[in-house]
Amino acid sequence: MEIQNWKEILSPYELAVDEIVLKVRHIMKEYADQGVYCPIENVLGRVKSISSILAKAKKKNVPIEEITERIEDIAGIRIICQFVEDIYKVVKAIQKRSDMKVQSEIDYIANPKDSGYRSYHMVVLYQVQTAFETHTIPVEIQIRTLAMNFWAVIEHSMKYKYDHNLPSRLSMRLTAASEAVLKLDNEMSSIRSEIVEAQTSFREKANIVHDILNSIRNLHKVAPQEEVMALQDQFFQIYNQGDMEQLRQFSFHLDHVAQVYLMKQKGSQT
Ligand code: 0O2
Repeated sequence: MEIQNWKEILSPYELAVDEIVLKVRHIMKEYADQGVYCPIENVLGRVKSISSILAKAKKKNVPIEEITERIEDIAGIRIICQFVEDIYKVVKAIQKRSDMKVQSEIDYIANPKDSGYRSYHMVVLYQVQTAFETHTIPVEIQIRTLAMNFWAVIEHSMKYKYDHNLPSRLSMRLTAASEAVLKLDNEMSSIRSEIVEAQTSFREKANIVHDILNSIRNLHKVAPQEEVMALQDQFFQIYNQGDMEQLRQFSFHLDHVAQVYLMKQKGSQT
C-alpha cells in the first residue's frame, strides 16, 4: 500500500477520533457548567501510527489488504475516570448513545490480564461523513481509572523498551504494582462519596464566584461607581467568611440588582 493511500485510509479514522473527543469534552463541560460531579476526568484520542498498525498486522498475521476489517483499534479513545464505579457509568452511557453501536466489550477489570492490566474495552461502530463518502469506523474505547492508567502507561513503555520480552524481575515488580493499583482503587472507592462531595462543593463555589464576578462586571456598565464598589467590598467580605449559603444569597441579590438597573434602563429608553 502506498503512503498516499495510508493518508486517505486514515483520514476518516482521524475524523472519528476528533469528533468523539469533542463530544466527550462537551459532556464534561455540561457537567462542569451545572456544578455536578462528572464521571469522566479526562479524554484522549489517537489514530494508531502506520508502523504500529503494520506491527500489529504482522503479530496477528493479518494481510495488509484486510487491515481495516480486522484491526479494530486503529481509532482509539481513552476515557479516564477517578473511580472504578464511574467506569461502569460511562459504559452505560456509551451503550445508550444513538451515534455509536457497541460491537464488542471486554471487562479487563472483572477479569484482569495475566500482566495485571485492568481496563474496560469497548469497540463501537461510529459513522463519519467526509467530503465524498460516509464511513462506518470501528473505534476502540478504553475506560480506566487514573491509577489503572498510570500503571498501563508505564507497563506499555517498559514492554516497548524490551520489545515485549520483559525481564522476569521487572515483570514480577509490575505485577506487584498492579496489585497496589487495585488496592488504591478500592481504597478510593471506599471514600468516594466524601471525595465527590468535596469536589462538587469546590466546583459549585467556583461557578457561583464566576457568576458574581460576571454580574459585578456588568453592573459597572449601568450602576453608579460607588454602588458597584460597595457590592464588590461586600463580595470580598462574604468570600473571606467562606459561607456557601451567603455566597449563593449574594449571587441572587446581585441578579436582582442587575434586573432593577435593566428595567430602569429600558424605562429611560421608552
Ligand atoms: P497501543 O499502542 O496502546 O495501541 P493484543 O493482542 O493484546 O495486542 P487485541 O487483541 O487487539 O490486542 O486487544 P486487547 O488485548 O484488548 O488490547 C488492545 C489494547 O489494549 C492494546 O493496544 C493496549 O493499548 C491495551 N492493552 C491490552 N493489554 C495490555 C497490557 O497488558 N498492558 C498494557 N499496558 N496495555 C494493554 P496495543 O496495540 O497493544 O497498543
